[in-house]
Amino acid sequence: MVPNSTASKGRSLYLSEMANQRPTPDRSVLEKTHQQTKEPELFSVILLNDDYTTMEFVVQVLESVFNKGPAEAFRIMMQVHTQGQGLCGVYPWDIAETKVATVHALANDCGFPLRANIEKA
Ligand code: TYC
Repeated sequence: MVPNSTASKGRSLYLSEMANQRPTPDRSVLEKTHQQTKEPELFSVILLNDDYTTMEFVVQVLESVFNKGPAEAFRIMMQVHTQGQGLCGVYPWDIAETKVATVHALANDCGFPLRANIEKA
């Protein structure tokens, strides 16, 4: 190979980069000295009012999807009906997303336009 050819320059660059990446003996293995725990981020599921979904259907959704008792489900439904929106629950992202998808699927199946949103809690 001709010294200083493009290929040999490329290889020496590669080797010097490899050398840079080699761990230094005194800092190569750092063990964690304490456990870190992080609380999951939480998201609110908000139910929205509309003029067509029946009150009975909304109460059923609140009971079946959000595990509310009958009195609490009725209270939330009336809150949404009179204020335009209401809080159904606070969950980690994946659960909030699944609840909203379930509400939309149930409403769709029954021909209601009921919608729910997710907001950062
Ligand atoms: N406003 C609806 C009605 O009068 C009832 C309703 C309540 C709809 C809550 C949606 O999220 C809702 N039939």
